[in-house]
Amino acid sequence: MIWDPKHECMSRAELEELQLSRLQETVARVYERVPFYRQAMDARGVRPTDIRTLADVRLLPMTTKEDFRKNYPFGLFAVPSKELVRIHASSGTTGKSTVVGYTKRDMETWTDLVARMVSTAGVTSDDVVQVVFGYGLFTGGFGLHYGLERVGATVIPAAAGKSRRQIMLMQDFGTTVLVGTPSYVLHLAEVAEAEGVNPQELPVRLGLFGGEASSREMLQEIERRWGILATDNYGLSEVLGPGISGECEYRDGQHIAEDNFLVEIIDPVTGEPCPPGVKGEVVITNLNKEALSVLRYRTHDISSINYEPCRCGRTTARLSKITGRTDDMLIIRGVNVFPSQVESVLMEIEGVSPHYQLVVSKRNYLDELEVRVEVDPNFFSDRYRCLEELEERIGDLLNTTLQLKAKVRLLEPNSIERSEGKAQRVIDLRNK
Ligand code: DLL
Repeated sequence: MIWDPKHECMSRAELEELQLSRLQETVARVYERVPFYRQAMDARGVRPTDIRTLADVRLLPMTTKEDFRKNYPFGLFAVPSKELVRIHASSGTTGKSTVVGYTKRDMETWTDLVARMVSTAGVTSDDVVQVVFGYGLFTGGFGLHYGLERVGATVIPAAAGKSRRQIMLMQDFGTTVLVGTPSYVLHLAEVAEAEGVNPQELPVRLGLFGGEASSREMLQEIERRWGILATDNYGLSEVLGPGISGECEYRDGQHIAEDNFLVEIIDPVTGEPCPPGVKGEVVITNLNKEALSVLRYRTHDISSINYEPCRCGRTTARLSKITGRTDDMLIIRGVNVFPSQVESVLMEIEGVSPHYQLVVSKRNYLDELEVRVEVDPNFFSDRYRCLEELEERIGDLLNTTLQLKAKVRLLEPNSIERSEGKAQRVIDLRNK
């Protein structure tokens, strides 16, 4: 079902007109209310009235995570804190976390955008939806929750964790949709199997995944294990949380809520715009928010944009699957590699499980990569020759497909710690 046909099926001319007027309002608003933006625009000699076309967005300053840190906690907000009805924050591995806030109107908008996104994925008022994202400062749990309620689905706010109980809830409440990170939902399949429950026999029919990068192959593995359809959904707290883009039933890119976000794809080094279809860094400007509107937020996420209307009837532009971030690219002896590329290779090999970690270290000033991957329990045996052969096969395939020389280490099933939220795939020991 198309939740908001007016905004999801607009002609490009109409949409761009709306985007421009919202961009002009947003820029005027932050210039007036947020000292950080006023200073950054003054430093570039740009006034709000200089924004006459959508392309003029390029005159505006960019915003980074560092700017959030420097203005911790509320320095980028455009309203007094009294007007906030919700605060979220990202955990932030280094330094202070990133704090974001919402007014009453922002909560309305967010709820509606998530309702739009879950409808795009195929959720209806007949569904029973188990949300296994963390509820708390992370935007995943609460973000999905209210939008799901708005479409009239029955929401089970199970939150992440207590995995055996999750399986019981699915059985007893008749869960039809799972919403969570791909790594955790994959883990739940293992937990079900260990309990003697075949995930394919549960009533779950659809999965909405997001919050972390995953390869297409990983989502396919989840589909196979659960016997469900998997859709990918993207968002980030600095801009909103979940609700920025999501896949429809054709799963040919994620529909962007373009009436709310102006998305640019830029070359991360030169800052020049990338043409449609060419991958670059996603940069997003808010068009319809009160408490916190970011101008040209550098997400570090890598994707490309497609402006062709989709077979589903929506005319909104689509983002290609986000398989990595500019800052999670590893450079191993000159070879650039994203964890998701290694994931794709591993998923093609029979005998290994989708649980893996990349350990980067330095020896004699040279970077070394060890790919640790668990052996599939059905394959695991003490026939060492067989395991050695498997290690060799994986090493060869990484070498031929990614030109990556890595040491492969097979691990026993269940030896890599399972995450309930975002999986940690890379352990970088180089500067320790
Ligand atoms: O992860 C918001 C979210 C929650 C989106 C639930 C979808 C579902 P943050 O914690 O701020 O917000 O993390 C944002 O996670 O910049 C990406 O690097 C990554 N990410 C989120 N969704 C996807 C996705 C939420 N579908 C950061 N594919 C982003 C790839 C994703 N990466």
